[in-house]
Amino acid sequence: MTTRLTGDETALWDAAARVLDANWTGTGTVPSPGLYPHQWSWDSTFVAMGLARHRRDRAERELMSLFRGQWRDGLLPHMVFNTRLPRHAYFPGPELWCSAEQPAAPRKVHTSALTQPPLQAMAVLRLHECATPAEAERSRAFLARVYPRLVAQHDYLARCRDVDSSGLIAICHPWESGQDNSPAWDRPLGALQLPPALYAPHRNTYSIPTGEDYERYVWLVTLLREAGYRHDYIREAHPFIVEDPLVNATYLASTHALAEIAVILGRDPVQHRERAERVHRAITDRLWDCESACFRARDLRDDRLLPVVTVAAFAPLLDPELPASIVRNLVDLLLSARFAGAAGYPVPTCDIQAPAFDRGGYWRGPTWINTNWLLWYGALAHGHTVIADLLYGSTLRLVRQSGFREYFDPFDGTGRGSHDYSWSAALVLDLLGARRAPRAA
Ligand code: 2M8
Repeated sequence: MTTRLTGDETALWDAAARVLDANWTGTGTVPSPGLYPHQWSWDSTFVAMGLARHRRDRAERELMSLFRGQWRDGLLPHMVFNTRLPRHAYFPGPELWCSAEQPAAPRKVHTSALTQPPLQAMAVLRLHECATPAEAERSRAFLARVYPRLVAQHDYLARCRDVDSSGLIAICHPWESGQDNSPAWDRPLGALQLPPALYAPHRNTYSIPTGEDYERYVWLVTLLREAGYRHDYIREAHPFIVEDPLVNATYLASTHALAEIAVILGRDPVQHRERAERVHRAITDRLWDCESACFRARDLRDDRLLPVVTVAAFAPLLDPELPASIVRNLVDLLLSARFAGAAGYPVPTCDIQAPAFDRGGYWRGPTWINTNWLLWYGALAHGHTVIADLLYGSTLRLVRQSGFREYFDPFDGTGRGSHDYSWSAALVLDLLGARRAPRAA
């Protein structure tokens, strides 16, 4: 059964669709044409979720364009470069990564050598769930085409990023978390011993990190590149290696999705189910802090939980088997004055009461549409409709008030960062579409 959108919602739908149309390059969608002119992995994947309800053909092309960048070892890079753009269009461009010199990297495209939260299997399954009966055959063919690539991606993560053999995957750079400048990374980044003279060009926007933060990011990439992006180097020597709750919660949700895709295709889902079971156990064993009753990231270099509580703490709601007592703790924390309770436009990216909280700082306080969407999705799965409705309503309020901005002030909803940002538009399509056709919510 479907319900109609209201006039206001139809206008919002059309505006969101226009943003995605404008940011479509012919093969994929850029996050924002000015600031981010290449293809990013989790951006494109959120875009595919929204396109699933608008232009399924483009959603498929979006994902295939992303997988063009997949390395032979299974790594799905966080960036696929458009080499037709001038060199100065975005820093760091292909010259920092030198992917062409890596035997495992694809020959025809330039990519980064990091990854991002692995949401792709979730998006592929959602695309299938949104198919109409007339699209069923085509949808199944797409599943069959993309399934081996998803399996390779997940095998890479399990083989190369399960650094402590716990079942969890580790990130080797803040960019891999997608939450670049999160205060959660302050401690491991602060512990880096930087060489005295480093070059990081000034980035001509006030809204993203510059200066020393950026030098640390670039230096971490340089270390990885000089080690040939070797897995044993990442495991044993690289100075930034962290298990993040958001990255692992998306990995778990996608592993469940992969098992479902396997069943639809008549393949054996057992390896995916077993992996999901390990990740489920490890998230609580390794990232749940009983004392503070919340999830925090673990630094594998000193095996300690990182101190700052961020929006990533709620991402394990994506685990369908998260124990009810933990779900209750998370809901209490979410509604407390540390997060939604004191923010007019939840959910802030950082605990409002933490010294590092910064209402305008990139990933250090503002509300982002993609993290709201992930929590909305998780809350729905646990039957927490009050939380899901809160997130649904406040997210739509943000874009109605300020447009499809990159991120928003959590207190007054002021838009910040780039305009016409793709995932803000795409996920609004998904939210509106889920109300209209609840079977794929
Ligand atoms: C931001 O990350 C890039 C580096 O990958 C940057 O700071 O230039 C983050 O918000 C990240 O999550 C996002 O995928 C990317 C593109 O929107 O921008």
